[in-house]
Amino acid sequence: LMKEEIAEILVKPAFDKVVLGTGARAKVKDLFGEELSAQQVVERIVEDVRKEGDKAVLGYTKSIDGADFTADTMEVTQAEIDSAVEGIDQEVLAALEAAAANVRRFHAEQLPKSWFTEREHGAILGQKCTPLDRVGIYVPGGTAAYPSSVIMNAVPAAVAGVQEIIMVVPPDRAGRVNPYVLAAARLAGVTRIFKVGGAQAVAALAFGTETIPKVDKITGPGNIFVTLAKKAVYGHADIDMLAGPSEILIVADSTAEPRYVAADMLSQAEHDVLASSILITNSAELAGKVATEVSAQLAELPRKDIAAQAIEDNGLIIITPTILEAVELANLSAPEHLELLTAEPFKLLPYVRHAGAIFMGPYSPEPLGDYFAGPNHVLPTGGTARFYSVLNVETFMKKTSIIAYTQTALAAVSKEIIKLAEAEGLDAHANAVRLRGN
Ligand code: HSO
Ligand code: ZN
Repeated sequence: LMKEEIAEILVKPAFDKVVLGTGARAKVKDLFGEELSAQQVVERIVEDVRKEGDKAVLGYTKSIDGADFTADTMEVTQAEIDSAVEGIDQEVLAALEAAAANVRRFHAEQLPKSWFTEREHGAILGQKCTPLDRVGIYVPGGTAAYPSSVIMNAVPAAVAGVQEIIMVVPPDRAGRVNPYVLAAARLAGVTRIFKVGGAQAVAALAFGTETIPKVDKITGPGNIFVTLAKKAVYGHADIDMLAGPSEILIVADSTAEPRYVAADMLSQAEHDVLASSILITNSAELAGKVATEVSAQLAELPRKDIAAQAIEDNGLIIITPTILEAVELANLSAPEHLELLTAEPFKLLPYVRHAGAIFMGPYSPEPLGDYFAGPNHVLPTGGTARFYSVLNVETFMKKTSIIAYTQTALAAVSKEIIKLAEAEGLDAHANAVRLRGN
């Protein structure tokens, strides 16, 4: 293929062009009595929740998730969390605690410091960093109920100093939430948990309801309805990013172990039928071996139906003449996860410009980062690594500038300010400076 043709494959279309599958379309028709696009569904839900608060939230939770709550019962109680923590596999709990400790330690390094600097005549300038007061974290339910994601969202918020961390998570039909998710919430420092999901949860967090508090920022991945809802409420609350299906792109040379490459591609593929797994290599021999390995390992996976579909629809192996051209294509794709399985990954690092997270060498497989090493697994997808960063402590903070001049310092620059104000026709501005003398 020509480079342009490859680019067309690698650069993903905007996520809002997503067409709903037949199942989702039928459910929408059933719920709203007519065919609606995902965008239209989200607009309706957001409007309803904004207008009707709890009533709409409870109504949608019943009609979409099948769980019948009252305003009182949609919040998870301490007793519910206690029994979740007691009931789960204690080794998993210990592993979650260890993971949270690593995530805390890594994110503590990111904590920005407020600073001051001195200028002429005793003027002081500075920047003050403040955590947000209250944030909302969205945690998906169903087959994508990940306790690890609770940690990845809540721990950085806690490290930032956020006082109130409100979590929302869709319940199952019986009104229950995954106990591992609840246990993770407790150890990660979540303050309150509501059993609400989808666009209705995002709208409730953005506007507040009688029961669910309004937050300043909403983070965390979700399905297309959640993502479109985050886009719709942006400005009422801030959001972290617009996330789509998960991706891995592996750049490998002839030194890479085909079994590792295949395993890593499949680890991403098993997430979702929409997940994408791409290998770009300068070794035709490796490419062939990986293809064989993928089929062999796939056959053994419990989630082989999902992974096979993902590989079939979005799996790709590209062979380039050189390894640098492989990196060039990786930049075009701006993948969520980039693995560099080459002889000298650190030599390639300077050439990588767009990726959410980079995994270097044979002993840094993506699941190490998904669960444990410490860096965050909430990452930009769909080519948005061109402009979004990985979720981090500053996601939950904001900066305020500080200006403190002395009389002499102001006098020294008055003339220039007055000139600029007059040039803009803003006399009151000029006056505010002139009045202070000199
Ligand atoms: N690979 C996913 C994160 C995850 N993996 C959670 C396992 N659990 C998106 O970065
Ligand atoms: Zn994963």
